[in-house]
Amino acid sequence: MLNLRVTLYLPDKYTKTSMSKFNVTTLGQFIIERQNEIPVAKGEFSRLLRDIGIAAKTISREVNRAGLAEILGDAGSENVQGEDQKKLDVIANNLVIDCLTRGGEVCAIASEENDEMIYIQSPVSNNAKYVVAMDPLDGSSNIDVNVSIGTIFSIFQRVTPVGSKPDLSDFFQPGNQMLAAGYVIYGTSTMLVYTTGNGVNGFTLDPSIGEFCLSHPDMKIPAMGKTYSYNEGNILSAPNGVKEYINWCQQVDKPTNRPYSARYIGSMVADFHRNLLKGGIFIYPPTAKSPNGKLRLMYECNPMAFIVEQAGGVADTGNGRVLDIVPNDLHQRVPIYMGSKDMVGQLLGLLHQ
Ligand code: P6P
Repeated sequence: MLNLRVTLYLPDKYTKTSMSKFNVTTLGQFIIERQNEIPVAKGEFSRLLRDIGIAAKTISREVNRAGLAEILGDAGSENVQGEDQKKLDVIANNLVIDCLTRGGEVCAIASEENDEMIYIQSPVSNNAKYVVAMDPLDGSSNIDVNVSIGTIFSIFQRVTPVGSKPDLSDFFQPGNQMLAAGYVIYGTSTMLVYTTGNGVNGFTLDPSIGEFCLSHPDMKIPAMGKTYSYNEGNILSAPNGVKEYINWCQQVDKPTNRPYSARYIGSMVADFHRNLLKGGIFIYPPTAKSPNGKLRLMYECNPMAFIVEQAGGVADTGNGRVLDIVPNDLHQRVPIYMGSKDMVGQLLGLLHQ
């Protein structure tokens, strides 16, 4: 019998195309590839990042079906900030707590939605090494009007002895001690962006395979941008340096021969993400209503400051680097000026003159 062997040589463009279709790096693969970046980490840290990814996918599902599942609207309760909790705030908070509890790598959580620190007591978390500070769903006022919202998290190694009961000292570490920080943006697509101190990488959720896939490797924020994110309704009570900077942004005598554009969504994760990709500055200074600024240090400013610095940007309170502040309250607020380094530098110059 004739034994015929046919070898088909396809031009690269076909094989690469066919290969690239499946040649994605998932978040799980990426975490494993990079796990030696965290000196203290063995597999626990990788598993903790995996657990956060699972929570993010679950929240994304809830956010995307909110209008249909009658989970929009107010939960009828207030959080520690005195803000009305949305049903999705509570759902997202519970989802993250459940995922991290079952994952067993976290001994305590600080959440925007909880007055006190949450002590994770379970047989699998007795030897947990990490604590997590989080805003489970930032930008809640935008939920019911279908505008992008986000989840923000930061991870510290506990300072109390492993096996003992964690306490607030595990959280009152300066942001420069953070092991990792990240956010999830629930927008036109769901993206998870995080850093472990070795650059910033972005992953887009592919719902067809239920995986976050590396889509934005080694993210860097441009040194300059053409947009500023600031709630100009607060301009009358703004520091003079902010007033001068906003006024400068609105002048046309720039290389672009046009004023900068104001881009303010009211969802810090969405404003931050756009500025990270395109360049820009996010400004939340002291206001008459919030004399220390509105954004919370532990689970909004610190994580974003870590990310923006790792991407080549700057995050400052006007009195120094955000990441150098030693917290003294889980929910303390700080002013924040963060984004493209040349834009923040110019604003800080005006604040300090
Ligand atoms: P304002 C959302 O409530 C949030 O914490 C951030 O996501 C957002 O940037 C800011 O508050 C908006 O605050 O006072 O401008 O509505």
